[in-house]
Amino acid sequence: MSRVTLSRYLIEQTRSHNTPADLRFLIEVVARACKEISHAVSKGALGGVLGSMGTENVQGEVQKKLDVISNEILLEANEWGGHLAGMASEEMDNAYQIPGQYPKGAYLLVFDPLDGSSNIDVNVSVGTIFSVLRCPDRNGESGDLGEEAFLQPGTQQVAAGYAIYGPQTMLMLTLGDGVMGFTLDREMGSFVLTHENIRVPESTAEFAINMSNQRHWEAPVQRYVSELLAGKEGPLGKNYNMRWIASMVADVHRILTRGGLFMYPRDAREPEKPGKLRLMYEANPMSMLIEQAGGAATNGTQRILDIQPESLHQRVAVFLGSKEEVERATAYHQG
Ligand code: AHM
Ligand code: MG
Repeated sequence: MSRVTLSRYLIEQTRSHNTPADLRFLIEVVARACKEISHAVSKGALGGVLGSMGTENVQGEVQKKLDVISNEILLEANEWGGHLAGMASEEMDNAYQIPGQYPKGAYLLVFDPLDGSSNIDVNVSVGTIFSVLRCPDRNGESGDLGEEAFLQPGTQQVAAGYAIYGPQTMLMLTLGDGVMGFTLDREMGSFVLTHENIRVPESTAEFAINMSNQRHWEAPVQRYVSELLAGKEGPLGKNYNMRWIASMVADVHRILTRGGLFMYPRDAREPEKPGKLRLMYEANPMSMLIEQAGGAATNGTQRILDIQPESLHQRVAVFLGSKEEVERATAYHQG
């Protein structure tokens, strides 16, 4: 059987679905950057890449060396190719401007360069999450690209995906027509299509939430999780299993593989912030992947992809995965 590489898949998409050539190029470049990040991550202590930088990002979180390295790899790979009008990242306060000497393109790339960074030093899976938007028409304006250009609801994403750096490095991708999974063949250096048209089972008996925050949750989440924990004897009449990896990529990857429900609700620790996770480069791309695989994603009250973002680093509560449980958790928020 001939192997379908990411490049071949993208060329076939260009032919059959009119995927623009510059979008194909963009995805290829992101994938190449992810290979480089995978390589840096895998070196661990031997590469001197573990530990912190001693700096904080815009969210006040301590930056790990690999957060910064991964961010730089993505910026450098993508800035010169002429396919982007700008970039934004978890690790940068403001929109990144394409340097003046390079041509500009039609797309915007938004990413979390290394998600789950609390897991880097303990050798647990981490990943890169990315989202691609079209740059709105700037009416001939040539100055710096402002944050407003990026503030588009997730329904406007033209592509989304993540790379997971685990026992295998994989790239999960959607161009809005299903979800494809590619595994990195390290000898060949290419991503090979190994998981076609991934589907999330509608029902599940597995959930993921950081239980240590229980006392801070709002009433609907308290009720829902207590029913999950009550198992067969409780109102839901079935036993549930729990997993929490603390890398969203790894938790979402498990859900795309065998179903499940992922929750990071808003809580009373920082009442002014609606949750921990970020809308533009965590929740939106993951929600597009999950919906494209037949699952659902809400913030408890509305579909995540319909939310109109108000700022680049906006937070959002997340309930995503198998449809039946996302719908149940969402219904509990309705009263
Ligand atoms: P990060 O982008 O700084 O790595 O934070 C996001 C991560 C997610 O990957 C994960 O789901 C969550 O934070 C874990 O949070 P907690 O440490 O509260 O369990
Ligand atoms: Mg993250």
